[in-house]
Amino acid sequence: MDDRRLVKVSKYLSRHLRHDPQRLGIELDEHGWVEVEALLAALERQRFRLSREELDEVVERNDKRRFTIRDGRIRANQGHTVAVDLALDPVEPPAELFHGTAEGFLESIREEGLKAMARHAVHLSPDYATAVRVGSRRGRPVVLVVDAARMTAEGCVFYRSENGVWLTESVPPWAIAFP
Ligand code: HQG
Repeated sequence: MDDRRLVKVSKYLSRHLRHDPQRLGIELDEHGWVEVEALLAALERQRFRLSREELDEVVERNDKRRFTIRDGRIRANQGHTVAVDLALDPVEPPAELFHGTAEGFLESIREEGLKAMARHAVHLSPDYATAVRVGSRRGRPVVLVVDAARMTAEGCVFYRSENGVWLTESVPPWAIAFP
């Protein structure tokens, strides 16, 4: 499969497995899973042609490992706006995590900290370079350094998605170092 198709299929799957399963006529279970067969049948109904082999290739080659297939079912690893409980176990984070954002959000972030916005959790990156990439989606990136050690000491809980994105409910202003 060429890279353009890979990205196209990945976006299409993200849209439906994270945000709008109804549009495809599929139902996610409480943890975000749907049977692979049901997904393929739904895609076929939409005339979105995708074989099982191609689906496996997208899951495998996706640049951010956005999806997991297990026991005949598939789900998005993170980034949902629909109500699903990923049932991740809390994990102690590294002392520092990173958040890539855009200049225009800084004033508000200084006041209220990082919020989940439309998603279920604030997404944090394990390293600076990844945060730069995340922030670049919105123009010139700004990277905030998050004091995860202090947050943990204060009782905040962190989770790590299957593809290595760190998740937490919110990040208070005192835990953020601004550039
Ligand atoms: C900002 C992509 C104002 C926040 C990426 C971000 C990531 C605030 C935006 C994943 C704020 C939300 C998630 C506040 C947060 N005031 N702005 N108090 N608190 N924000 O897309 O982290 O390709 O929901 O800084 O790579 O940008 O989809 O979150 O800019 O891993 O797999 O509000 O999505 O992955 O935007 O990105 P998003 P995000 P995928």
